[in-house]
Amino acid sequence: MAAIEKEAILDRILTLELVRVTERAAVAAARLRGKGDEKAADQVAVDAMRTELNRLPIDGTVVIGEGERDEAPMLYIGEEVGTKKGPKVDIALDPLEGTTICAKNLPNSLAVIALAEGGSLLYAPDVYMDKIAIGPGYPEGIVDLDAPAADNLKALADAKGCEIKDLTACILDRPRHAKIIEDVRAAGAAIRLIGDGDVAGVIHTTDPEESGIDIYIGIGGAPEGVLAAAALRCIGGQMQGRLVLDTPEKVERARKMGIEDPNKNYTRVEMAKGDVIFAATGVTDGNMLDGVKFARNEIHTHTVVMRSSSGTVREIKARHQDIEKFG
Ligand code: VTB
Repeated sequence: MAAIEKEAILDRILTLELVRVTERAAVAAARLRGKGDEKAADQVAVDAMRTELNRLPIDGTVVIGEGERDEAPMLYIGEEVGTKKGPKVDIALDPLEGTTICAKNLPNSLAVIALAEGGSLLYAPDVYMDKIAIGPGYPEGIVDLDAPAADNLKALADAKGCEIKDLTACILDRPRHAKIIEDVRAAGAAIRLIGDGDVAGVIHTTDPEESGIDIYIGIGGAPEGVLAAAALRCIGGQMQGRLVLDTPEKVERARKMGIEDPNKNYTRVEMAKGDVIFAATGVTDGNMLDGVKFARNEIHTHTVVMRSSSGTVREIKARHQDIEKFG
């Protein structure tokens, strides 16, 4: 019992500590907004996030990161981070989610991180994931990854007490989604097509009044899926995801990572178990978060940080006067 209490207190402290990590990555990336150089923006965000992460009192392992050890020099999957003087935690991160939108200075690029008790985040290979998500407050199971779009939209409209035409689905603008887009339009719902950034796309379903988005549907990255599931663990909502393991090579890669059933439909809890903390700082302006502002002698950041055990969602608008520390 004492151990549980101790761990809970540590987690609580980490909630605010995590804000510095995404703030720093977001500021670094924001300096390269609109410059058309995705790689450079991503690299500075990675460097900044790693520096700050290594100051945290945790014994952390990156389980969702920048890639395999041989392809990513920093924040690779398996990299150990933190001071080691603290709890064992799993970390999922994306120092710059939406590199292309940052390079074009379009809405909703974020610096994102999720932290959970050791062994509780889905150790997913970097493949695609088929996803569906809706916000909190609806009966469990009203939408299903395997149901036709029209059925899901009808069920959601009924639960919301509106008509399908009053709903908006967020979908990544990709040729692979032509059929889903056609089906959603045929059912009568509106669509918000996004260029990138489906972590934000999923989170937007949790606040339709603010974001204008009721449901997220489609295929995006699996790492982004786990990050989004971690956010929904804290803020509420429903999500299902299935890894797209469409070649024997991918099935084998997943098997080596402990995934025995290649067709498994994961719920948000199966993707992110236990106590989870999630933080995101806006890089470019978005529906949920303002982007970084370089004001006169100050830098302004806007971060959301949330914790599953309490369900507390905090928004932190920070004014940083010590500009030097951001390099
Ligand atoms: C999405 C999007 C990400 O990857 O997950 C996407 O949200 C999926 O891959 O921002 P494709 O671009 O191949 O469709 C990202 O764009 C990040 O790379």
